[in-house]
Amino acid sequence: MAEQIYIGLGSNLDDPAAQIKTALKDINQIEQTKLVKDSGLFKSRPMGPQDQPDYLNAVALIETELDATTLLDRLQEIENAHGRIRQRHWGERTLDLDILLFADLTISTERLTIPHPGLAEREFVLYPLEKINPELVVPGLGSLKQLMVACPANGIEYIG
Ligand code: ROI
Repeated sequence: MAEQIYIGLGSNLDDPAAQIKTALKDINQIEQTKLVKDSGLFKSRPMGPQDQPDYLNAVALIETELDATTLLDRLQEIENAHGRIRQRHWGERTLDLDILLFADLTISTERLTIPHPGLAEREFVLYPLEKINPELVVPGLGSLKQLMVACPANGIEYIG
C-alpha cells in the first residue's frame, strides 16, 4: 500500500527557489513514488550561524511504495545531484531533503529518526506542513496546531 510521507526541503545557496522547484520534480521521478502536494515556498531566517543567507523552505507530501531507508537513499542521491555543498555544521547548503514523517511510524535507526527530531522547534517545517494539512497529528508529539502555538514564527514569510 502506498504510504503518505512528508519531506522537508531547504536551500540557501545557488538560486534556492530553482533548487527547490527542481528537487520537487526530481522527487516525483523516484520509482514507485508520486508527489501529491507541495506547500509552496517560505522564506525563513537561518537556524544556526546567522552570517549565512536566509533560507527558502518547503514541504512535500508524497506517496510511495518504497521503505524509509530506500527513500532516504533516493533523496540523498538527489541532494548529491544538486551538488550539495555543506561548508560547516548548521551552515549554508544547496539542498537539504529530510524525511519528516513516514505514515504514522516512529523509526529510530542509525540513519533515520522519524518523526524528524527537529520538527517541533522548526517554524520552517511547521508552517509549510500547515499549508498542506492543518489537521495533521504528529506521532508522539500531538497536533500540528499545538506544536505551532509553542513555536515562535521567527519572521517566516510565505512567498508562494
Ligand atoms: N535554517 C532554516 N531557516 N531552514 C533550513 O532549512 C535550515 N536547515 C538546516 C539548518 C542549518 C539547521 N538551518 C536551517 O539544516
